[in-house]
Amino acid sequence: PQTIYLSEYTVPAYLVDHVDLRFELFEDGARVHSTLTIRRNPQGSELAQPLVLDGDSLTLEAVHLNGDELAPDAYEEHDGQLVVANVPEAFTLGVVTWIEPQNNTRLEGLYKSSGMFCTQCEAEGFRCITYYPDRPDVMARFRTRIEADRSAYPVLLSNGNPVEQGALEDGRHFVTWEDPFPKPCYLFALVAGDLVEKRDSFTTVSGRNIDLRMYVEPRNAEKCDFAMDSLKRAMRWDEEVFGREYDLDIFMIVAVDDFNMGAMENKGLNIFNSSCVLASQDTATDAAFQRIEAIVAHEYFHNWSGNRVTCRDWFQLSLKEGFTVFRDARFSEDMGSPTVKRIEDATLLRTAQFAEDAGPMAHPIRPASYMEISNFYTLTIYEKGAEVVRMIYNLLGPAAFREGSDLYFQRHDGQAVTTDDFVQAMEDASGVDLGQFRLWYEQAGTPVLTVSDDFDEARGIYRLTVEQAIPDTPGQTDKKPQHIPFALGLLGAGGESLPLRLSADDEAPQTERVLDLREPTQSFEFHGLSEKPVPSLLRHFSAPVRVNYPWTREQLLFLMSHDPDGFNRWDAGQRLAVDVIQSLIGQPDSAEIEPRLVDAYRHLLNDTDLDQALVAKMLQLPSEAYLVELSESADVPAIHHARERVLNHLAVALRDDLLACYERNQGGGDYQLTPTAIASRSLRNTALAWLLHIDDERGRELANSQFEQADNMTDRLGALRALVNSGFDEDRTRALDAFYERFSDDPQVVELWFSVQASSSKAGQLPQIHRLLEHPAFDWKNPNKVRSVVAVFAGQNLPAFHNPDGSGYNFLAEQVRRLDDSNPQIAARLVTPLTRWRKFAPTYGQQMKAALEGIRDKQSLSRDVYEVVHKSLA
Ligand code: HT7
Ligand code: ZN
Repeated sequence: PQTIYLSEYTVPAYLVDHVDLRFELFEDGARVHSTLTIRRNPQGSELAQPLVLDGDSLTLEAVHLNGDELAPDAYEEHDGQLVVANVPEAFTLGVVTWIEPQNNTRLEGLYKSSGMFCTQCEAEGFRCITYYPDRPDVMARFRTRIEADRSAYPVLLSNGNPVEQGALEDGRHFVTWEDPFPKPCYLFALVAGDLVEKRDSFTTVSGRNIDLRMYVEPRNAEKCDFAMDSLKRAMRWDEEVFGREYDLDIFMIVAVDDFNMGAMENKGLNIFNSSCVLASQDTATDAAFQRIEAIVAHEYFHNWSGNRVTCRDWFQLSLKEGFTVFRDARFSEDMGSPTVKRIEDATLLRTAQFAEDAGPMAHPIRPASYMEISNFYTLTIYEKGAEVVRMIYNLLGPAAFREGSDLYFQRHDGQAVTTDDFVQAMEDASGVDLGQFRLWYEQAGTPVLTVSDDFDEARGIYRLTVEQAIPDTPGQTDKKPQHIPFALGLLGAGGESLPLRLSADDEAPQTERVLDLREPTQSFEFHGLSEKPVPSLLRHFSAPVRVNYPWTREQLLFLMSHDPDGFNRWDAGQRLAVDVIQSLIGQPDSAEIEPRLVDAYRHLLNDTDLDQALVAKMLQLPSEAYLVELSESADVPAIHHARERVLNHLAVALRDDLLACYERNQGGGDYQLTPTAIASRSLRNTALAWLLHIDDERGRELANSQFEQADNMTDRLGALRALVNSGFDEDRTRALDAFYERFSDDPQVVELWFSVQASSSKAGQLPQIHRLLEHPAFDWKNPNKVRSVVAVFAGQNLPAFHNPDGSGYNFLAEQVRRLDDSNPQIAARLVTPLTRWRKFAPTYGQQMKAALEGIRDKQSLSRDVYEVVHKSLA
């Protein structure tokens, strides 16, 4: 496959002003009539250029130029392109194509899901519908007429506002939609189905009334309220915090079961994976509710950051995704506990994005090249991209950042622009120099900060020296130092925050500062101190970097209970637990476990003064995936064993405290989604999990009764998970059967049922995984089902996946090969765990590599999988 380079970007030769689409939908296919109003791009070459349109899997039926049908020798159709050599300066081009949505298993373009027609056009799906210049810098106004059988497809939706509808012959009908805003074709959407409509409304800040509608299958009618309320919260928040008002008269959300990602921000018609929008107390966990709120907000926020101002090309993807993730993260912080949200984001980044940044697919947030753009919807583009925007936010301060954001939207409204245009607007509005900061967009890899310190007792000066190094990544070596905002505080022996005097005469010292790191090595002196302080570094995760500092366990214990920054309290606990677990890896079971760890966790378990949401987070031991990420040469069974030892040790020592914590958080009363109630459920389910981990009899009774009596999915699933991961085989089987029986007709809950088993080292060994794949509810065509078994097994059940006999790797390779033809996007994502083969001890790594080679050798590999596998083996 061909590599596409950012450096080769050229403006489009032709622009499309208007697109007129007519869809005739049938059971055996769809005919698409497209009429494009085209003109030569005045910014393009002076020389006449052929018109080149993109297409994929299309049957071309006719081409018209200015209304006249072209003879077949007037155009060429090859290599996924339609080329019309001789075209005037301005003209209309009519194209008729025949497509087969019912056979579209790739879920790109127009396809069928549970009997309804729907689309997914980002990034390059529109070319599977009709020939078109499928690139985001071609922005046009769309008018879309949909024709279909009225009884099977009473609801016909597209972008914008409905302008006409009526009856046709043979029981068919049509609706025409018009979108007044010019948009790239990746934002086009169509839905046709037998759906129920849920309506609500929102009055914007300027007093406009917006019609809000959700469309779902009838069985899901009762699962819409939470998403609708989330939408209204997001609309209000975007007005208040970013000054962004909604622009159309209607905003629609549709839920579909078969979807490659979470959701899609099509203009005025957001399409969601059912699992990211449908929820009820009985079927969705707290985590699912929070995810739904965040994703609904994310897609809505794209209306400005992505739709009104879009990307010039796909190298700029983080322009919309990084900025929008930053916006949705701040929204979630405002809706719940900001510290907990920050901890969750940092955990994802440190566990998975750092791994990506250190692996064979590492790329800057603005990549310089790609083979298949679908492979670049990554944690780097999204999450690291959001961290980069957050750093700009912190460097400018809230007021100047808002001015920068206003300027960006006003300056570029209706345009397709670059990440540099975004940074420029921020610079222009604030006067802050972001010159060196721009390297964050160009350089891949996670910067490593190595911090050392000394204390000059005689002069009362504490000196902190920070070295930054950015590791080599594929195609990039000898990187330049980046501008890193490094937030820190210093604590005195009594736990007090010390004044940070960067010079002896600093009259109004702060107790927290953000140091600007710009050099390979920098030293900072803090004056007027009477004792060597304990440093609290990279507070609230002020930059997406690794920090190495030789903390003693004493210091970490101290920070765990004294750091005023909640994030760093949590971080100190994680570092301590990592240190203890790492020290046990490869040691005999007789090796002593740090006794102070038990005291620290006991203190936490009984600390009812501290924010309980933070306590719940602090009680989670670092995951196996994070421990792997921190290893040089990971031996998963050894990591698993060491972590289990610590968990068992803590659970045994703290049994009574766990029971007390469980009792204290028994709940009662109505189910609420407040931060306090969520924290309480999290605490009781953690306590339960720990008790069942050591097969405690009282824990077993509690788990069984919680499972039977729970009035919500968080508690029911918490009990089920605890039982599944216990040694109580009969209880596990009984609970799993009862759960399935009760929820077998709810696909989202069945996905939970699959993933609880696939992630369990007790219930998810390979033979059991094979049984799940043969289960009647499993469906290879449904990405959620594939993810809930195959991806969960490979990504969350590390001891089973990394079975020393290599069977886990071969299993994954087999599933990738199987999916490669039917759904290459999903197949390519499934490869991820194998791409990390260099990270593992040789006996594992070599078998992972062999599994990758087995995928590489498959006949006719998709471009998606080809890119990931070949880059991983390079
Ligand atoms: N912007 C959306 C991206 C997306 C997507 C990309 C590739 C293949 C399928 C897809 N479905 C949605 C989602 C978002 O970030 O909001
Ligand atoms: Zn997005």
